[in-house]
Amino acid sequence: MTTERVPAGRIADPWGRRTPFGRGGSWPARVDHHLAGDAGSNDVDRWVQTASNLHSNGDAMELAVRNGRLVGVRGMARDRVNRGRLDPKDLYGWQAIGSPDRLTSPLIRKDGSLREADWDSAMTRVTERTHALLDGPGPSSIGFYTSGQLFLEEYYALAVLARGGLGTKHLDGNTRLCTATAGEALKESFGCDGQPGSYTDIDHADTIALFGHNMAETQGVLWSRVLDRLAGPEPPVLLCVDPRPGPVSDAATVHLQPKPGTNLALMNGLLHEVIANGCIDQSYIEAHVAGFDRLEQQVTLFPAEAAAAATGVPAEQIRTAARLLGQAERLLSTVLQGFYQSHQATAAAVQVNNLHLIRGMLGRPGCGVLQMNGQPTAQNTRECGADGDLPGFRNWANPRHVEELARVWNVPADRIPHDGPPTHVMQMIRLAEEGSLRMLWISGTNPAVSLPELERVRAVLGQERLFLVVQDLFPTETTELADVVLPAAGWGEKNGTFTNADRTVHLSLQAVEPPGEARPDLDVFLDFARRMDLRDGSDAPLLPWHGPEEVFEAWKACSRGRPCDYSGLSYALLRERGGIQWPCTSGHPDGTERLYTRGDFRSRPEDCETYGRDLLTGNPLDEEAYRSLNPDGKAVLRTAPYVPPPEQPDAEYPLWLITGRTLYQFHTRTRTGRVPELRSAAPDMWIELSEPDAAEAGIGEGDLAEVATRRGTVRARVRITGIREGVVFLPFHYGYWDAPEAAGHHRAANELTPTSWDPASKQPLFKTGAARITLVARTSGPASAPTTTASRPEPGPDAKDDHTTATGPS
Ligand SMILES: Nc1nc2c(c(=O)[nH]1)N[C@H]1C(S)=C(S)[C@@H](COP(=O)(O)OP(=O)(O)OC[C@H]3O[C@@H](n4cnc5c(=O)[nH]c(N)nc54)[C@H](O)[C@@H]3O)O[C@H]1N2
Ligand SMILES: Nc1nc2c(c(=O)[nH]1)N[C@H]1C(S)=C(S)[C@@H](COP(=O)(O)OP(=O)(O)OC[C@H]3O[C@@H](n4cnc5c(=O)[nH]c(N)nc54)[C@H](O)[C@@H]3O)O[C@H]1N2
Ligand SMILES: [Mo]
Repeated sequence: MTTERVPAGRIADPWGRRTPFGRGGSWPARVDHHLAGDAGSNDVDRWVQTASNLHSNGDAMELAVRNGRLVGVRGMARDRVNRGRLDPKDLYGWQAIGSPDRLTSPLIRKDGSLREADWDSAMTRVTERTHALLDGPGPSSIGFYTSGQLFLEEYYALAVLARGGLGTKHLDGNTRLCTATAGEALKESFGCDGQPGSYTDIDHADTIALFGHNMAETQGVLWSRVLDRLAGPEPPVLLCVDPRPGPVSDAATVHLQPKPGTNLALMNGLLHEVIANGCIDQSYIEAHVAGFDRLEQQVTLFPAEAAAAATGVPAEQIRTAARLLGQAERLLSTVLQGFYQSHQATAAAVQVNNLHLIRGMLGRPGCGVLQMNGQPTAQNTRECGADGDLPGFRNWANPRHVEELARVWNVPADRIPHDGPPTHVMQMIRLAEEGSLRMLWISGTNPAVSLPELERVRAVLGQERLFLVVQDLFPTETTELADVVLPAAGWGEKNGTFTNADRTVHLSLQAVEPPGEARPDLDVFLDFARRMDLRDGSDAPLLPWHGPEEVFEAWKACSRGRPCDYSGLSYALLRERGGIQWPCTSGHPDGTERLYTRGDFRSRPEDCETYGRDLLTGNPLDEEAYRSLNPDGKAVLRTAPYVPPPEQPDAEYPLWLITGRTLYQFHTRTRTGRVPELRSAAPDMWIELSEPDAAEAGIGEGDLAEVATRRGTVRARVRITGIREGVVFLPFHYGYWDAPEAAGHHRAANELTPTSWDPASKQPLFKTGAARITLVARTSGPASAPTTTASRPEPGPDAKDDHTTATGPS
């Protein structure tokens, strides 16, 4: 094991030094750490266990505490996920906690402005309004919109409170914007949510395919694992599917750059070639898979030439990629927002599952699908039923599942709303716009920057008739619109658990006191339940718990026997052993590395989490339809006809607009924007444009330009990159809290995105739309976009030596 001291150097060198290893070997440990100023390890009073919370990788780490304050972090070598490594956001991001502008007391709107108040007044305001609405229009006038960044215990308490207590079905998470498609794709193919694969599949794979996943920037430590395989003996070959070049495509053998929103056509083309080449596992299909004929028929329309015509990827490249996928003996695929934030998101994402199913590549080392998560605790939002689903991956359309849940909660089954599909957040915004939703309680998300079509979102959230409660760490663009603001304690300030993208559960412990009167979200939810006097069927308190560990024990009981079974876990075990993968039971006390190792899917009609949906229209299938698709509980090859994106470039808006991330910032930057190293690595909004498109518009590197769509406009400086011609990319991180000069609303990418979603998963389309760009003013010098990442200037990798710093000179 080696130890690496990492000062600001890791901004310029995001993945650190290589520790190569060969196929089937074990990933060497490398402990990364960063301590503030000139502090050394001897200056640390104690180290407190947690895992990173600025992505879904679940990198195990410890927080360094000195004199009651955080002074640094180090990775944990023992942990299966990261073997000690940390990425730049992990190394520097913790500093945001100590930021001087945290919310420290509740705020109540009075005469138009937010004023400081005590907790009792704020909670009284909330409960009075809740009572009035329950007595008037009833529970469906109340909605909750939560996060992928709280802890498991907090989501479970919220789900019990909303579904079993108040009886509203309007409860969703920002996971809707994030991993709703991951969940839906897993359910459609395997009958149930839950990643089949494991991060250790990277260690064994001979082929790794990344579908719309910029892993180098968004799961930096996982990417280090890939880089270490590439640097070792028997390296894997890589396939990258992304319209932008970047660190992933640099490392790839094949890079496909489809037109945005054409993923389904591309996947159909790849599957067509794989089947035509005879690269299928007939005996696996016969034993474990339903629907092969349907799939074969769907892809007949997509020989390589047809797929090329639809996607703009040359047919020869499609054939090459298909050979690579068809010849793999151990194939690992990952899928993320390039697929999930499009109009046929679920239909495209399930084709990756289909590829693995027809090739029999599941449940063995090196053979896995990671329908990735994004946020650190998104998996828990889904498991606990704080998004659209019922807790424990239970099927709302199966009366026996609802009854079972009612028994766990000791409430009458008819109190748990289950008369139709759960409400997704875009629907809640619509209900609030129409006036039937009268109270919305937002926790741990910043929709005034992260939802599409911001002008509309601001208007809806800012309405007088909507009572808006916002619970956050910081003042945000959303707290500004609130009637009541509740100051939350965050990561490092409270205890809880959370689960990463490969089902690894970590314990996260309190290291420091929250500032002022800030309280853990769990305390707030439990306080609300007590004040509302929510009771179960025996007239006992419905949420009788006093702290996170008691809630965790209750969750274990709720999850017992379900696919996400936590019953063998405990705080003590997680403290002692670090990350453990669910299901973890008395029969599998060490957790479970891979699911479906014997083709044993959780898809029997009695057991499955959903009866599925028509992937083209999104209409739910009923039990009968599901039984006819999948009578014996196999995996199902789901299909849908390809349709082109709803909004396409035309004469007025000739470019494709896509949006996404950079390595150095997290979402709306409430945290990373307050950290000096990260802030200066990517200080301001930019626009990525190809050289030919820039020439056409008369725009040069660094010039100020305006991007317009049918929804709005954004102004920023232009970075000329190797992005696919005809495509413009904007990072979505930059809102208004630190940019008063942009208060005219011309900065956030979501000013431009449409109110539109994938019919099956209801995930919004952040990556398809039509735009135009015009020059506003010439400026000198390059844009301040990072140069170590996909936003590096053209001509890209060969010019690396000229751009060794993270940001260009400004
Ligand atoms: N640094 C950093 N890391 C993060 C986060 C962060 O904010 N910052 N957020 C976390 C979260 S919540 C999430 S969800 C993940 C997201 O992680 P990713 O999905 O990797 O990130 P994105 O940048 O949103 O999108 C990935 C890529 O999709 C490509 N793309 C756009 N349109 C298309 C298309 O039509 N087809 C294909 N094939 N590709 C397309 C984009 O060019 C982009 O490079 O990252 C997590 N990690
Ligand atoms: N155009 C475009 N839009 C996108 C995307 C895109 O790629 N393009 N990606 C989408 C995706 S994948 C995601 S995940 C969303 C993210 O969108 P958001 O969830 O809106 O982004 P964040 O900035 O992470 O907001 C989280 C908020 O929770 C607060 N917070 C953090 N920890 C805690 C806690 O413990 N308790 C409480 N109460 N608050 C806490 C933070 O301060 C912050 O204000 O954006 C989506 N929007
Ligand atoms: Mo996300």
